[in-house]
Amino acid sequence: MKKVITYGTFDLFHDGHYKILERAKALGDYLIVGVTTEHFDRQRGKLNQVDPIMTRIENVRKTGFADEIIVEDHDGQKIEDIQKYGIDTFVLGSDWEGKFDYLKQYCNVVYLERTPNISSTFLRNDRLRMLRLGIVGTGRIARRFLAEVRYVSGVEAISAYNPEKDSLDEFCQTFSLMGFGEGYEEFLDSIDLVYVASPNETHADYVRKALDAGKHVLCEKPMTFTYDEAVELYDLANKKDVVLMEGIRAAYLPGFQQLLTVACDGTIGDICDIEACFTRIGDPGSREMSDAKYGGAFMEYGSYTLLPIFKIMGVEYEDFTIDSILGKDGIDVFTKVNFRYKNGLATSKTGAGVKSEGQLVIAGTKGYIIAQSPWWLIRGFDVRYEDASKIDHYEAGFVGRDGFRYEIAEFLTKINKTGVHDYKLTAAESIAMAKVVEKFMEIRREQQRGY
Ligand code: C2G
Repeated sequence: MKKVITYGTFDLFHDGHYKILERAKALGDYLIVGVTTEHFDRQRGKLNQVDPIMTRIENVRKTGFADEIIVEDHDGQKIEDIQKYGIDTFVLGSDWEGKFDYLKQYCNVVYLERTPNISSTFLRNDRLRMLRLGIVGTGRIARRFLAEVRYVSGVEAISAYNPEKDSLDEFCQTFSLMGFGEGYEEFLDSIDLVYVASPNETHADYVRKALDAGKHVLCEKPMTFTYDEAVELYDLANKKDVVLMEGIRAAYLPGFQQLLTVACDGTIGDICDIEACFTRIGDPGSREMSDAKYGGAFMEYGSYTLLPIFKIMGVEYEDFTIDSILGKDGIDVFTKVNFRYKNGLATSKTGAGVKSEGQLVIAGTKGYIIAQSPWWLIRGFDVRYEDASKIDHYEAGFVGRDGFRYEIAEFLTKINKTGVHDYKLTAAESIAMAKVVEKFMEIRREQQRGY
């Protein structure tokens, strides 16, 4: 008898799940399905699971393909199961291609093509259903984002849009997505929510059209270049009753929430100053290092440095000034923005092609918080005092390499209205950032004229 095993969360059961069980069963005579526990999913960094384990097991059982259902609750169990049950073939979807090759020493390992377009008719019709995601842009950031989508329950990447056909085709093949090289409206028809990761200058138009079509939108920063446009887009989202979120990843990381708590709970006394610095010496040909109109230090990294300032000091500053040093192509290689508040000061420092200490320092009347580079991917921070021997260290790690899954999970939480979560990055904060971007662009244009 040929025994096959496969594993999964099987949350919000859909036809992608059904089809993989069907094909797995066809590979042998006896199919064992391992269903993950909530605890194990949390441990492996899968966020946002909806259905309880009994429901998920019941959904697998109802397909009729599983001869036996087991529970997966720890790392290393796959090897144990393969030996325990005398498994011939281990099966998983192609989104895991390569990841379980280490099991080849125990049995056959087969990755079956994942179902690219889970049909909406199969999906449950209640409020919490599997949501279909589309991606605009197929560059570096879209790739990193997609690699994390599978770690968030309740959402499936379905399609991608990019007028540049070669990039689109390669991307869609890699991730088993439907590709749209034209017909943005058709692309929008295929999905419930969209992630906009196209070049900066195209963000606002894609966002506007998606909102108009009633889609939820997560947009890479900077979403717009002007205050008015940011206000208009958030108004439109309100009118259409959909979620609009700016993708400033740092805002959604668990460690950043902890830092805000410590900053605001009196541990360091009254806050007097914030200094947030983000610099990178990148590839000279990259957009951030060469695009004098829409790239440069502040456009690329300013959203990160403004984030802790607006979160902690608020958006009601009295005034701000901007100073930049321009490089040979007219991009800003270094930009400082200084804010004056009624009772405090704050500085944002960004560099492209300049290196400085990329730290976040929050100074208070009792002590200060210091988060070292890369604080925008925060995994811990210190609180230090006048007495230099006293240091309180806070650990607040996250799972995964670049934190996208926390942003995606927040996006879904908002869409499903399962929490009052707007506080992580509010529309008002995002709009306030657009105002600084607008002023920055005005000043840089002036500077470039005299250049
Ligand atoms: N799947 C698929 N097509 C989809 C979505 C999912 O073929 N459109 C497959 C996945 O590749 C996986 C199975 O369905 O093989 C279950 O998917 P999930 O419930 O998302 O579980 P997953 O997180 O992939 O867990 O130990 C657990 C396993 O490692 C896999």
